Amino acid sequence: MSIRPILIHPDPRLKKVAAPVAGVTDVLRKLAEDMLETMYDAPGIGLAAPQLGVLERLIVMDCVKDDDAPPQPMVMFNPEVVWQSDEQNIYEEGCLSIPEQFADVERPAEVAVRWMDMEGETREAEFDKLWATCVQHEIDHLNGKLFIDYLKPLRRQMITRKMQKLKREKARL
Ligand code: K1U
Ligand code: ZN
Repeated sequence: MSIRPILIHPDPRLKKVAAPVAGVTDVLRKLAEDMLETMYDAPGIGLAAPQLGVLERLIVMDCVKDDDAPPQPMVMFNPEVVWQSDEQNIYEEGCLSIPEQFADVERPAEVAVRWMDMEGETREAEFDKLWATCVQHEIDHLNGKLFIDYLKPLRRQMITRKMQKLKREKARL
């Protein structure tokens, strides 16, 4: 397994719609393992393939925050929301592609998601609390959408400018 570099906003690859995965291959399994290692190293609770510059519909998550609880890594190919609650939930979100920026985002409090697992089997489950927020955030990445796209234009512009400055500084090092 290896840790791969995470793209930082703004980057055109973070704005593209990712392509569905036809079937689970060894190359995709290795990508999923690398994504989990990259996510745990960051650290983060989720990661989508486009954040590594790979425009395929693959996400990983582990929203277990308690250090004493066993990890619960999840790998989802072609995830899709098949049901969402009317009830909404507001959570202060972050993004590994927009480091050190956080903002409240309102989303459905519960969702049912269908996906293909590492064995190529179709699975479906309901998610709530942080898991529901995270899976929606990650599916947004597959559709070229970032959490800052839910913010007012001025706030979004301010964050984008901060990220442009961060990238310039990093490039100078
Ligand atoms: O997709 C990403 O950029 C990962 C992102 C996922 C996410 C966070 C918060 C709400 C929705 C989705 C992150 O993991 S940001 C880092 C983070 O939230 C975190 C890091 C360490 C411990 C706990 C949380
Ligand atoms: Zn993100």
